[in-house]
Amino acid sequence: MDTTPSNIGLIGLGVMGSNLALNLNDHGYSLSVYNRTYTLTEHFMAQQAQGRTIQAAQTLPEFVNQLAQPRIIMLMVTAGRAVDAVIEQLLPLLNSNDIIIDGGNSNYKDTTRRWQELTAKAIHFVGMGVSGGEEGARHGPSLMPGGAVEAWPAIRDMFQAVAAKVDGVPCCQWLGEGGSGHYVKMVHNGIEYGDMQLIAEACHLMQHALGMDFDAMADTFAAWNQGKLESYLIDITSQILRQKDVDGSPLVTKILDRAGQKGTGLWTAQDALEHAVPLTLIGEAVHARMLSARKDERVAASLILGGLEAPVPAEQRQAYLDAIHDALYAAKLVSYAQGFMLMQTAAKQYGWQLPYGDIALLWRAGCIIRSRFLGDIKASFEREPVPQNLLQDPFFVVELQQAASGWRKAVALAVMQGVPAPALSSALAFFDGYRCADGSANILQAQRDFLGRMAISGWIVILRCIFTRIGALRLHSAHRVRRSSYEL
Ligand code: NBP
Repeated sequence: MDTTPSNIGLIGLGVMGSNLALNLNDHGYSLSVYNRTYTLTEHFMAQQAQGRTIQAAQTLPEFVNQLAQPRIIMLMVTAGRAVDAVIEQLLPLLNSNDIIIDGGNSNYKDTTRRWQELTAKAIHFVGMGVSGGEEGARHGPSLMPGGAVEAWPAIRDMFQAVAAKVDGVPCCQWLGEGGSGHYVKMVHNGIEYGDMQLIAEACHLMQHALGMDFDAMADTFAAWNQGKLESYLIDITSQILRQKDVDGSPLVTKILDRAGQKGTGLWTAQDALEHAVPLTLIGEAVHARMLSARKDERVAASLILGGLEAPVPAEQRQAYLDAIHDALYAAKLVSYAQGFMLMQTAAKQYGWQLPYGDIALLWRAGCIIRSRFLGDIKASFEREPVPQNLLQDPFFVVELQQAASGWRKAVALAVMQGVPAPALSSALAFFDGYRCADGSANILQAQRDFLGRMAISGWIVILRCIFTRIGALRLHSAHRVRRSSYEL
């Protein structure tokens, strides 16, 4: 039996853990693996790990003893209590300067707490966002590490080796202290929600407002993938639309229009509300999934309230298709600008120095939102001075101005035909609000002031009643004055 200390230990041999273990080993790193349920470890060792420099451990003490020191231990277990449970079991077995990396989809607030607790115990804790699913874990994920910077020199080469690469540049860079890695991963997931929703809305418009069949839609997405919209999601949408069921009908028509969610989009939207950042597009993407879940209610409502209008005449189709292309592109620009706005705001609050240009590069490969224009975002953050918001960057300004007329046309089409397009239209509303020097909030503020004055005057009447001892009847009418003033 090989007793050479392993370079890294991995806990959790589920979908992500087993694939990441193989990826690490492909790059020359020896591993020890541990899984709570040992039969899974046995299965992994007998199948995928055959003939590799991977050792199995049945217990955590055995696992920890197999590792080279200072130890590097990666957790790929379900986010939440499981992470705390594993850390608790590991702690008595570790020495100062050992490293624990949580590669799950942990909430950044949990990561910050764990980083603080473990720093106090001289353990270097890293929260690392891992994107790209099973395929990414196996052949090159996008990795977003943050936490104890002392750990970075020890883990950098290993994780940059296994990460996805673009022109030799690894999609793995240090992001900062505390929960910054998981924060960036959370925003990444939120942006993914937004991108997917925008594409779904474009499909819906093509199908219902333009009356296109699925092959024509697939051709359109394939063509769009050759231009500014080039991205993994546009590419797979083209492939999805072309797929046929065994009876020859488009496969998408057999899929229920009800989308689930694992929660990171919701976290992003909640976090934006907490940080007072108008992250409208991702918020709408989360709402759209929630509305999609009410399938039975929607079916009933369509019978009561009526459905969609008839598609526009075929001869208008191409002009509208061009408009939908521009709307999709412009709304995507807004979505990324909002995502970076959120990261910039959070970074200020938490004292992080997030490398924004590098973040754009981290997402160029190995993850679902990989796309051509992330290179343009990197270029924007390299400009001097860095614009206070991507929407004020010269590249964004030109692109948005060019797309604006088509964007409006596509949103107007959605409105007139009754096709829901909450992400495309909320992005446009945000854009118009953002570039509006004289907004409507003066009216809101005036209303607030008016209500406040009325409330104060109501209280003055009450106090007068009390001090002048006017009696119960008048006091009662003063109360009514106060209540009615609020109702204004
Ligand atoms: P799986 O569901 O495939 O595996 C979960 C692992 O967690 C198993 O090894 C399980 O052990 C272990 N575990 C649990 Br559950 N509770 C435990 C506990 N109390 N103590 C020790 N181990 C425990 O998950 P996965 O898809 O590999 O995801 C792992 C992490 O990566 C999650 O945080 C996930 O959100 C994240 N992630 C997943 C993807 C993806 O596409 N799947 C992508 C990116 C990130 P057992 O075998 O004994 O139950």
